[in-house]
Amino acid sequence: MTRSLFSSLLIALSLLLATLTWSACTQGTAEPLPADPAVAVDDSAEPIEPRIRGTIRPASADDATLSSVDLPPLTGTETATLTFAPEVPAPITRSHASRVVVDMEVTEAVKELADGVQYTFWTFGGEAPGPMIRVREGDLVEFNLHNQHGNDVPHNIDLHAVTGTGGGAEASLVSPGKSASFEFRAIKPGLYVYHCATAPVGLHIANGMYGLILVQPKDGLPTVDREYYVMQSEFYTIGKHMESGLQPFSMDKALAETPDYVVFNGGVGALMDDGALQGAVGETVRLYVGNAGPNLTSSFHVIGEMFDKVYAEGGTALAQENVQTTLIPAGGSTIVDFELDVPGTYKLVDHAIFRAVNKGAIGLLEAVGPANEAIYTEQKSLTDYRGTESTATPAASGE
Ligand SMILES: [Cu+2]
Repeated sequence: MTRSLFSSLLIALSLLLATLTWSACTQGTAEPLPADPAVAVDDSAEPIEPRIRGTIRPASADDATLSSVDLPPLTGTETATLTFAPEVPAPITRSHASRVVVDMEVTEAVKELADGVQYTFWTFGGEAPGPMIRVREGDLVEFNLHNQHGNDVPHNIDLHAVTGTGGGAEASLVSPGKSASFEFRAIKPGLYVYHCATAPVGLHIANGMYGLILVQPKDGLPTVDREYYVMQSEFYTIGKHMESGLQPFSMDKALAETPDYVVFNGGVGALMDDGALQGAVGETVRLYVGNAGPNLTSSFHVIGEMFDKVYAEGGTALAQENVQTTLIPAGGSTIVDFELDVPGTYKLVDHAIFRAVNKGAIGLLEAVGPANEAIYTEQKSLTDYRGTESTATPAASGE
């Protein structure tokens, strides 16, 4: 199948599903279709027992009261600073809520997935993962989503930081060449995933449409020396791992949840070599880690370190201390803090370890500074060893 035919089918499918979703959301229940006289009814068949369901107490608008959530007054308007992974927007120092404007453009473009392997990425802001957004608890966010003219399909955004239908997905649905705008209050602090939620949702996520938004608690987070943005995701390609050339998406592999690539920050090697994270002994490091999935749960681990603190699942309460490996669900996040105690090269991995070694879920954090042999020695010696030769007489058998 040519790419243009494949794209045309995707456009048709996306438009149809988006239209059906939109219709269902805006027009309520459709009139029942008339019975088809051509469908024969078998009166002799055993009657089918109706399913038994519990009752649901109906809700009426008369039951409603105003939400108890605190909405602080808004002072001033600012444009959000967006950063590409692994950079994190600087901490917000203001002590009041503001109106914050976010503009994000959706692109569809061929990019490198691995050395010699290309993939047609669908992106927020031109990159996968999309830019990290940082707002303050209580801020009013004006979100403007632009679907680049010349793109093939409609897109939208579901931010898990949004309280409201679809996380903003219906409000932001845009065809190519259109812009949509909506507003939300960042009422719950935490680290949240955002992603495209246009049908078929899994395809849009698998193609690269995800990122993180941090709703900084109004009292801030404990100060650290360095903050980094890391996001795990999977790619499903027709060709096997590292098969060269432009690789189309494989729906069969996505349904079977057998990715060819599990990566950090949008491609194999994104956090290696020049992309390795940096730190110095004595510094504290915070990783904001998201997992876009679309299918797998991450067993996130840094080889050679322990997480001093884990804000599990991206929540704001310190959930645990001194943790080796922490789970990140698909569509979820975590925040981990640790101090660098000795120099070395530390490896970020999904400890479902074949994903790290064979599928790409590995990155580096290089810590510089003086050695401290009171904590860790490098190899001190290497000698021959033959073990103890056995002198035992084998037991006689059978008598
Ligand atoms: Cu999309």
